[in-house]
Amino acid sequence: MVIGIMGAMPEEIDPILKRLDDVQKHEFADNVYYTALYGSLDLVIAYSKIGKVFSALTAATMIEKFGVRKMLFSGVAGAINPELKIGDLIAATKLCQHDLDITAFGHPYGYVPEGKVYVEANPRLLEIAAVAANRQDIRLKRGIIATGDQFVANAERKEWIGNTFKADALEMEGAAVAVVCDASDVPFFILRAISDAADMDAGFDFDAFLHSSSAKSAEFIFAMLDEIDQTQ
Ligand code: 3QA
Repeated sequence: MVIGIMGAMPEEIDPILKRLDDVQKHEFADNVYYTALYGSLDLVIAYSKIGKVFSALTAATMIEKFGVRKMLFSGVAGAINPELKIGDLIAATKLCQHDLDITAFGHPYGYVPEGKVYVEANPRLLEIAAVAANRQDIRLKRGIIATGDQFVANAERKEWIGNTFKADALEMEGAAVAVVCDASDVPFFILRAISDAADMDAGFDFDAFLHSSSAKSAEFIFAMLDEIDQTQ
């Protein structure tokens, strides 16, 4: 079973690569992909670069070129739901694109013909995550994640995204990965640790917590890999 592990930024995948031995490096389509073994699992790991286009390219490459059959995303996010504090983990139940807008034609925000506003995450991977969280006594929340090509550092924009999509957190890649995986029937799991609250302090908080929150997300990915390895 080949499992893909994606981040958007180097900081998001470095803590994963650090824990693996005999990592091989491959270059394809202007990006670097790392392969390694973890227990009985074949891993392909990459950071895509920031945003929906780069992350869609990386997800599609992992599936088509590297034979990925399960996709895990590890990274950080801005909180919308005030119950989410810096360092908290959230697993996406479903994802949407908050910057997709053809409302001029009477369609809802986040919708284009033949697409859907929300792409649902895989219930089995969410269940595996819940079991892994329980076993290791880690608090893992679930919620809706909104994705767009914007670093949100504005309370008004954040509230709008929260109200329009009932979103709990926001970031810049998850829904793109979800769309690609959904189209190819590859189960996916989008995990984020909160780095900021997408408000006027977001830039400052992001810089301060990128490393620690990325590490928390990466650590949980290993708890999940252990669970997947055992249940296979
Ligand atoms: C931000 C990263 C992008 O991959 C999305 C982090 C955390 N807080 C967010 C927020 N709004 C949107 N997304 C997020 N990730 C890229 S900009 C910083 C780049 O620094 C999630 C995320 N509030 C590079 C140094 O110049």
